[in-house]
Amino acid sequence: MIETTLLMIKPDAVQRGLIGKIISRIEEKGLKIIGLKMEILTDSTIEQLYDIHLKKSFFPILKAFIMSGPIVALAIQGPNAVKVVRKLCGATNSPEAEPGTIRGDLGLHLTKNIVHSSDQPDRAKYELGILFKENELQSYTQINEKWIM
Ligand code: FUP
Repeated sequence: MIETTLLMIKPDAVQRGLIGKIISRIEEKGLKIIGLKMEILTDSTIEQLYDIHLKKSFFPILKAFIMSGPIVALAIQGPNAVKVVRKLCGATNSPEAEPGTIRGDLGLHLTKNIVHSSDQPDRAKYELGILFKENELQSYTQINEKWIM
């Protein structure tokens, strides 16, 4: 099933110069990038994105971190993209993430954990809707698709 999911490269990874490395992993896997932007998220965007965590004790720390600098948002498409991108990211808590995953290879922290990705197809739709307008997502065929899908 072809799905579209959100990957957000968090401010720690942007500051550490890891944007290219992370995007390369997505491209090398064979997934297609159909949307891409850099921005500093506002209060209200972060509250929408992390609505399920609003009441959690760690939310203020998480929000301050996400607002601390620009993020890069990617809309990523491919077979089972939601699950595949989650697997590429690795476990939420970076020290527990397996080597070979983005967090397992690049991170050591729970909050500063490099990336966010949607955990379910309906969440992906919701989160993409927060960060991208319809006309910011591109529909195109990649020349290498027939060798990948
Ligand atoms: P994930 O599904 O991987 O995005 O992880 P969660 O929904 O469990 O958590 C959302 C974000 O909150 C994670 F990126 C890490 C952060 N977090 C903390 O900073 N402190 C905590 O105690 C738990 C999560």
